[in-house]
Amino acid sequence: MLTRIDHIGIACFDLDATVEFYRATYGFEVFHSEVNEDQGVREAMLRINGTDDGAASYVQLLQPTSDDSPVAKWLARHGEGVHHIAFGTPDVDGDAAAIRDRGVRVVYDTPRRGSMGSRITFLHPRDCHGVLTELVTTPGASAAGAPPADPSDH
Ligand code: CMX
Ligand code: CO
Repeated sequence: MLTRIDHIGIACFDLDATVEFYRATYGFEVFHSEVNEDQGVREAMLRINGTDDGAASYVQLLQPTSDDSPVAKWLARHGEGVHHIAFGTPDVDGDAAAIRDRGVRVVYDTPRRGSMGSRITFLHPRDCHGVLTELVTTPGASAAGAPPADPSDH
């Protein structure tokens, strides 16, 4: 039940400079920022568009907060660039269990806390053709989809 792209995660050395690039080049503003010590990141979410289930799609800019974090390790090896893709789902627990049953390694036993109170887990990149893949359940997003903004349009 993966219903949308929730975000593209981009690793950077300098979050403020990267935020400024996205603002000056594309006009994207910071929708939300936080430090997630569990993930070892300082992050900024740039909201790109709304989606059918009432949630949204973002660019997630990530700067590591410690040298042994996944993003720091990845930056040391590859430099800046796309770090992961995240799919939105109304049921991260159910989808992670189903995907695990298909033989893909799920990194966490139970989902953890992600941006803006979401619940997240990751699929191992070696089992996903080289792509670190995140699953996200956003509080409030529905499986059925959000009602249209203006019902008279339909
Ligand atoms: N994309 C593609 N491949 C990746 C990768 C990435 N982002 N990160 C690691 N890999 C690959 C490495 O290239 C390596 O492959 P090879 O052995 O074939 O060379 C393999 O995975 C192991 O790499 P590693 O550097 O030794 O990393 P670890 O095994 O210690 O950890 C992983 C890998 C996926 C378990 C770890 O990165 C992880 O737990 N990631 C999930 C958490 C995370 O990334 N948090 C930051 C984002 C937070 C957020 O989105 O909110
Ligand atoms: Co992410």
